[in-house]
Amino acid sequence: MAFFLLLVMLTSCAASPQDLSGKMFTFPEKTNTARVELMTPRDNFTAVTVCLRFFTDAKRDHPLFSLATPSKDNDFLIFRHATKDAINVFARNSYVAYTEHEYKLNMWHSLCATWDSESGLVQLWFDGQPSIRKYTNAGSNIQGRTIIILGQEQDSHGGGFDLNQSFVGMLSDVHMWDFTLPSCEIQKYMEELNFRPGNVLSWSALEFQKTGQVLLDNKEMICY
Ligand SMILES: *[C@@H]1O[C@H](CO)[C@@H](O)[C@H](O)[C@H]1NC(C)=O
Ligand SMILES: *[C@@H]1O[C@H](CO)[C@@H](O)[C@H](O)[C@H]1NC(C)=O
Ligand SMILES: [Ca+2]
Repeated sequence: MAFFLLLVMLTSCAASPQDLSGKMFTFPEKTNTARVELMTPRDNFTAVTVCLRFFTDAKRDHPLFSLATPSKDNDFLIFRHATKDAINVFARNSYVAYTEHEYKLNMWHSLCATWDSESGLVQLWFDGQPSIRKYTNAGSNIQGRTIIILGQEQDSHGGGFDLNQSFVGMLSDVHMWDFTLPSCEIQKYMEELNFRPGNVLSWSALEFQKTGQVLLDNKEMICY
């Protein structure tokens, strides 16, 4: 009986991929619980590209994308460091800070970040503009069971959330690739043209699990 119940629980939790095209997640309040976990069976990356769009009014620190493995809580993390007016991109717990971007509140931004384990270089794209490439960490893969979370910043594998580092606002169009996406493809993503969807996470076939106060609904449309 217990085994049967467990089976039922497991099957009801197993999310099947959903097409979220035209939709967004809204994180409406500052909490240390509300989050969306994005599922992937992949657990070994020599390179990463993550793209997403976000809208926030948070003047404090907040995460945009948090990927942890058992050995590194910031194995791939995109984090707004408000007091330094920076966007920090972490790979394998090391980070580079980008301060040359205008991080305006209350509007949509498009962001992509790439990292390659061979060169150790990170690059950030923000609203269509590429940054210079900076060195973080080379020579090892992002490896081990991957937990990817939107809305909270992991300080342990799947936990260690801090309400002062929660995301409040909207997130959309999240994609992840296991290679550094060529500039032309990133440019297409930025301009909302057709691009090659993520081969690790794709917004048009996303497996995810929502916890707490998070809404999934249509992104507002531009009216003509
Ligand atoms: C991860 O991939 C690398 C090749 O990039 C391979 O050498 C290594 O054995 C893999 N690790 C695991 C745990 O599969
Ligand atoms: C969050 O920030 C507020 C205001 O700065 C502070 O009073 C509170 O102690 C912080 N909470 C935690 C859990 O760090
Ligand atoms: Ca962390």
